[in-house]
Amino acid sequence: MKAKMLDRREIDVLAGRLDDARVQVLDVPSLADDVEIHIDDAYRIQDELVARYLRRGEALVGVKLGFTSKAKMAQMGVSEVIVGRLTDAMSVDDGGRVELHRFIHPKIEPEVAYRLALDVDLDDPTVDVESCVDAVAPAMEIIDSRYRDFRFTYTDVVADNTSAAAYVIGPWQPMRAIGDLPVRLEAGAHTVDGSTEAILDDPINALHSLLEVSRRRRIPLRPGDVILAGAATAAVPLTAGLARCEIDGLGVVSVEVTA
Ligand code: 0L1
Ligand code: MG
Repeated sequence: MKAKMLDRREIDVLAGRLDDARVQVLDVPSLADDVEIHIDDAYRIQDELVARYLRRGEALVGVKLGFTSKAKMAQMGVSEVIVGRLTDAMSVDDGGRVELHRFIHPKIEPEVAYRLALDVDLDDPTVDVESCVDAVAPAMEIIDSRYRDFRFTYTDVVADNTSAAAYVIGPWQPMRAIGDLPVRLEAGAHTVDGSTEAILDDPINALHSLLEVSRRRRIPLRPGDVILAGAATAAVPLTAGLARCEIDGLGVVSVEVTA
């Protein structure tokens, strides 16, 4: 069945539900329990949700990709990555501290981050997105779905700004090829090993996928923006203690998680 397109008021109501969940640190049921949402409307809800963050004083600092592993795409029955927005309020310093009470049921995952040095002209069909990037770094993302028990549909998670909650970036290095580098995430009692290859076979492919989605959804890619390319392993629950990610040959990033 084809989803009916939502009107402005319906978009506002659904974005408000997700915004309240984030502010109150209280989960909500899947939006899909009430209404069938078209993917175009899911991005419109995300736009309105992020506009609410900005009206409260947050500033956009970048974007993130989700569903960048074959396993996750297969699980969700999709073949396209999803894109969410990062704000300054989500940034945590490398070696700094983050408090668990900010989140509903957070998980953490190891990522590769890129930094844009130049504006990416979404209307230029010949634009070379790789040449717009000047730096790469190890990173960790804290995801915190606003949906009860992390139970969501593809359109739910897009509407919920792809579960974006916080992120930490390690030391930037000049842009270089990443390909297949071993990754280890240690977070509380969890240790997970993986590879950067899990990110679309090579994290560089995340830049090309991002460009496609950004063109279609009119998501600006501006100088200075951070790009979280996707998870190199499955996410693990975030618990108190040290969370540390090492990407061989790229570096280490860590954060102290407090109750
Ligand atoms: O990879 C990610 O950043 C997660 C995207 C959203 C799906 C989830 O919350 O598991
Ligand atoms: Mg992620």
